[in-house]
Amino acid sequence: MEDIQFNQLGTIKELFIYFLIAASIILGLVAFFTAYYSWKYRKRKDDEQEPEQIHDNKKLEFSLIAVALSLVTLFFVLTINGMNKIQDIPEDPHPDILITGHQWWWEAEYSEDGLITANEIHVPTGKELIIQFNSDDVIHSWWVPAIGRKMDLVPGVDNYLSVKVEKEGIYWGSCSEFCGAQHGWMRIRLIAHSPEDFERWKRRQLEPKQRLDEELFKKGEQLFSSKACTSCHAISPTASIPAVGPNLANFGSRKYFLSNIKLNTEINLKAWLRDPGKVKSSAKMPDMLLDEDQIAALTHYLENLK
Ligand code: HEC
Ligand SMILES: [Cu+2]
Repeated sequence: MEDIQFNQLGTIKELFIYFLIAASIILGLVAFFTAYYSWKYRKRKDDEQEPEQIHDNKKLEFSLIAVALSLVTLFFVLTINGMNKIQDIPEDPHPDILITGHQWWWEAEYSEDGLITANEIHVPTGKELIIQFNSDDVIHSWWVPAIGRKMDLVPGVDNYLSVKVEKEGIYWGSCSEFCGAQHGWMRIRLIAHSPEDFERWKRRQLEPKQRLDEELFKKGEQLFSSKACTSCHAISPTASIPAVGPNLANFGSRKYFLSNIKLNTEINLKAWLRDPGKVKSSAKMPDMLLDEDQIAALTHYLENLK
């Protein structure tokens, strides 16, 4: 694979500069001739002679059409060329990560070991990654401006994007295709680690979670099944179903939740469990009608899954 496809931003920027130059020249010419002819054909005093009136000039008209056509052709070719460069995905792509859009959160599955996580998306640096996109409901669009171009998530269609993140750090992005009430808050948090740290993170996520030998933890665990949370949330890090809501296997290890709009703190989680609609209006999680003791137990349980 050539490296060029990973330089999507460079390709897009180059194309933008060409368009900008051409558009500036045309704007300059139009502005100049508008001003010049307004002056030349300005209103005269009665005794002054009018400049010569021109009615048609086939040569000039045809050359203008030729210039316009060649510009359109040139930019058509440049655009197609740029599109090819940034969309050079192999015939039979083996995606490293599968990202699924949901109203209103992101799901990520790592194909190598089946690890599934939500909202906070971890990647290794220096590696050419192929990401596959799909949607569970409506069209969403992935965009993390600092690391590459946009890609739509369309139900029933697999789209691919190749990215290579050079620098470790945290990159923010958001959904860029209107997808309903909470579209504006469908934030992406991409965390790029060194390859070693990434492997460490993955191993940690896949480890069976330690069960605390505590009343409250056990009560939370038991409520998680008896309150039917399991009908929407998987609690094993490799379970893809049910994916109505985010996989909660490693919930306590995430810094943010609810597509990265809320810090993952005890207070915020309790508020969410008390009344989801109040924290994120229209959210697809119903009010589970929990009492304060149940909320405390579930919170303790989920925050200790890390
Ligand atoms: C009908 C399906 C459904 C049920 C039942 C349900 N949830 Fe949810 N839950 C969701 C959806 C959908 C979201 C994602 C909301 C969003 O971000 O827009 C969610 C989000 C969450 C989150 C935040 C996860 C994250 O990373 O953002 C937690 C924690 C959570 N639910 C806990 C629970 C608990 C505990 C129960 C049981 C008492 C429960 N849920 C029952 C659908 C459900
Ligand atoms: Cu969206």
